[in-house]
Amino acid sequence: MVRRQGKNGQTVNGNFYHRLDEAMAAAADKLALVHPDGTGLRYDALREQARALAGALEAAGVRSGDRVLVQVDKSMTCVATYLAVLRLGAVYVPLNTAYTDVEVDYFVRDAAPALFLHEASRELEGALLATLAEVECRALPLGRLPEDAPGEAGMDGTLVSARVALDTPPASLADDALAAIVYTSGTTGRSKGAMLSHRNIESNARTLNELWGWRADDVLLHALPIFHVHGLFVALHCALLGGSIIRFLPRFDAATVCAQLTDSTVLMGVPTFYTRLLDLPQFDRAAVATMRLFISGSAPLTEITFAEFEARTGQRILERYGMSETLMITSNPLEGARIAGTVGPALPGVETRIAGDDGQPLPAGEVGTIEVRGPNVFSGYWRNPEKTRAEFREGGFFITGDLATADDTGRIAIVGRSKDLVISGGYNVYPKEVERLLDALPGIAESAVIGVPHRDFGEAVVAVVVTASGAAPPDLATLRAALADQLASYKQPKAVEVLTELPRNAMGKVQKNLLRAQFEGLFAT
Ligand code: MLC
Ligand code: AMP
Repeated sequence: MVRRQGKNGQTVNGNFYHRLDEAMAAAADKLALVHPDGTGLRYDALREQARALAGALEAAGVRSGDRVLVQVDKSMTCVATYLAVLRLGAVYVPLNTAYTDVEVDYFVRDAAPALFLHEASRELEGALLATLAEVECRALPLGRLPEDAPGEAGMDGTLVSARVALDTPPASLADDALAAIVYTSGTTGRSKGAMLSHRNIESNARTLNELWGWRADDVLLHALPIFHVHGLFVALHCALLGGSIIRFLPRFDAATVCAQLTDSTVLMGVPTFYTRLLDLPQFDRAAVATMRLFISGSAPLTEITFAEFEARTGQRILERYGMSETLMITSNPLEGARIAGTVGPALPGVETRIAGDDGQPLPAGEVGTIEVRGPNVFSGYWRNPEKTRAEFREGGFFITGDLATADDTGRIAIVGRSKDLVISGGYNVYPKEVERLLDALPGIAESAVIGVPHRDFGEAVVAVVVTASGAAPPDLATLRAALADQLASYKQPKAVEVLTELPRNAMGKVQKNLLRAQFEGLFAT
């Protein structure tokens, strides 16, 4: 256990909530989370709600170290609940709202949470209900705070309706205590939970807050989902530590975001945000007049989008790079050159190296795998020591699976991935997970799932299938309908191609590079 010592030798609470609480207290009478109509929650109210929701969590049986699994729509109430979980010393486990019951069932079994928070409109049924009972996990609808959705406040039987102000201070924790488990899919087709500590999230939040010059008068336009590290940690933590106003949109809609840029100063998004904004004729210099920073990450930003954006707005997008397991790793600078096609050097306090398959660092300019070490790097995969061992080098470097070069100043340019992964609109899709389900469908002998270039999503998921003898070739709608109960819709193929056989190398491995080359023009417009 790492206990941090303060200046006078006293033990400092490693609970990141403590730091957020100080920042929120300093901004007490400012608006924190704001709806497009200007109403919302002030910082003092957000603090109070975090305290009251922590009381409700405790009353629901949640204790320090317990996992709280959360699959709810984006809302201010969800932000307050996240803070409440940290305050109590419990472990936040966010899930994509697109996951089906079958996918959620897996997370319930794996995380063994004490509580599952869901939308009140959702009827829990069948196998999921049985699994929750089996792992002794209580399920509760979240409900909504009055400042969030007045129409929905006051509903009985929700976490919100059970609020009770705790008179205890934030849980005292060592800084290596678990704060969150973020599930990321894996090349085996099974999701792994990345264990992130309070130290991981605090070090990254502080570094980014400083590096990106966060100011108290910043207004963050928040249109990302809050079940992934980009929207939950990177965006929210920078703004909360800065005591900034957060304009909180339920989802990304290009026209709404464009209108809301007026009087905002910072936007964080995936590249799809920027290509969709560029599709709007009203997106111009006047629309971004108050904006000081556009940040992009989670997927490669093309040099074309970077250049078009600069030509249209006069501003250069700041691209950074990270992962759920490591939070943010590199960033282009706030001051100085932001270079298209590069993700900048390692963040202060973070070490990166480009290594060969044997883990030996390569000379500048050579392509290798990005490896990373630092206070931002997770401690391992939840209940999966084997996978953890496989992805760390002995000296503590984590192997990202991203292929890149570094120049002699340490600036990194990502050139590909050694992991079999498709990134579509900032969401990761692991082909193995889709192939496993496709191969089990009647009429399909085998399949290979690939990512092909797509203007809107960057990459689109494509299924290449070989039909069983005598079976009719499947059409896309039938295939998607067959997968619908088991697979989130963003993971489902956007096209299906039928071949008589899959190309294989001498070892029998499917040559996906050939398939990608064959179908690269599928979505060319
Ligand atoms: C939605 N759909 C997608 C999709 N998003 N399909 C492929 N890829 C995506 N990313 C599908 C839905 O399944 C649905 O299909 C249809 O599109 C309409 O859904 P929608 O919800 O209305 O879509 P839209 O609002 O347009 O969403 C697109 C988007 C969204 C790009 C705004 O995907 C998004 O917010 N992405 C951000 C992801 C993110 O935060 N990543 C960070 C990961 S953290 P159907 O068939 O049902 O109609 C990370 C680390 C790091 O990577 O470095 O940050
Ligand atoms: P996730 O597992 O959802 O956290 O996704 C992490 C992956 O997103 C990384 O391993 C990269 O492959 C990719 N990624 C994140 N940021 C960038 C970026 N700026 N450029 C290219 N790829 C990125």
